[in-house]
Amino acid sequence: MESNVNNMDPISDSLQKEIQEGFEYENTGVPAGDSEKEMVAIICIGMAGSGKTSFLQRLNAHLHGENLSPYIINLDPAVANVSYTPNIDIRSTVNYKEVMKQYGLGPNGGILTALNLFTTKFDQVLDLVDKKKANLDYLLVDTPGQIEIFTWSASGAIITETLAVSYPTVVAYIIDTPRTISPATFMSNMLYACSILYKTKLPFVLVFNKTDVVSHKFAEEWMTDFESFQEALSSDTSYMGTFISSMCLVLEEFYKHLRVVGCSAVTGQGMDDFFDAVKLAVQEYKDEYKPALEEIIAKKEKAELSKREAEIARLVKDLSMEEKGTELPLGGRRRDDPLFPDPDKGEKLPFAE
Ligand SMILES: Nc1nc2c(ncn2[C@@H]2O[C@H](COP(=O)(O)OP(=O)(O)O)[C@@H](O)[C@H]2O)c(=O)[nH]1
Ligand SMILES: [Mg+2]
Repeated sequence: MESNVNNMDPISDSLQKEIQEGFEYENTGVPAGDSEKEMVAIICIGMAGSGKTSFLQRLNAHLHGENLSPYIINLDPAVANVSYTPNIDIRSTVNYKEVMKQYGLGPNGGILTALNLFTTKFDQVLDLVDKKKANLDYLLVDTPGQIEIFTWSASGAIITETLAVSYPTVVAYIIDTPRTISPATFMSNMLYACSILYKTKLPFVLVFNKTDVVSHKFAEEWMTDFESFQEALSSDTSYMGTFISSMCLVLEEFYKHLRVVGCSAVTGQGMDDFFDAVKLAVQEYKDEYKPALEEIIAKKEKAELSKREAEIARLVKDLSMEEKGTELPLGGRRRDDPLFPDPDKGEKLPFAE
């Protein structure tokens, strides 16, 4: 689909048109459901090459195999091929290469701007999802290859928050297991995951992907047994080793809030474990995230109400002051004012003939 980037807004026209026409692909695989389902949103986040897109494809295949209905949104404008068919694809509404040309940007700036443009219309995208949600089990969201484009951008935050206020939402943090076997890379990946957890405050599932290449048992051990991580670190006697070992203590608290699963997007192993973890995460969303969110909304509404009450009180006070004062409401007339004589009494203006 062509996107028109020569207009002021490179996506609005095409997206508008597609929304009117229904720009979803045909194979949504959404069967007509008898009862309303509770749709759960899963946002896949992870470093470039960790396997987000492959994992999403595997989730899609697994869900179809279980007779469940996923709905997929691809938010990566730069991906060349995706192995699943997205229901909504950022690439069909905004062409990041054209955005690069038009705004004079490099690849990362182009991807970020494309995502920003798409985000301005995200409410319309959600309207589409909302219409279908009664027949959907999962909303799967694929994010741009470079992690920070989604996790450290305003648009990423807007999309995440918009989803989280509307549906039970879970973050699946995908990790490239074979590339985290060294304690230092493991620790930096965990710190990054930790920063995202604290930023989104959403329930988290850590997905150690590519377990067909390397088992994730070492990671599970490091996360549950402090001694074993220290042992792995013992070969590193540099100052980094000491730093990492103290960081490890800090992360102990973080690990308690996580669910860890090992998966392979290639072989499909670990899928049941993943969905079990998602179920627990959804429970956490309902028990913790949702009440906290409702509290924030209630506080905002209360603040708004008291602001309005204060305004009304001020208005009432102003009105009563006017009544007591010498000024009369519009159209009124002061009897003793020579500029407003009473013609019934034969009074005339002082300067009248
Ligand atoms: N062996 C193996 N390779 C994988 C797995 N998942 C993804 N890959 C490979 O990792 C590379 C990056 O995957 P991709 O899904 O594009 O990563 P993304 O950038 O996070 O979306 C590709 O070459 C995939 O074939 C897996 O479970 N096992
Ligand atoms: Mg990808």
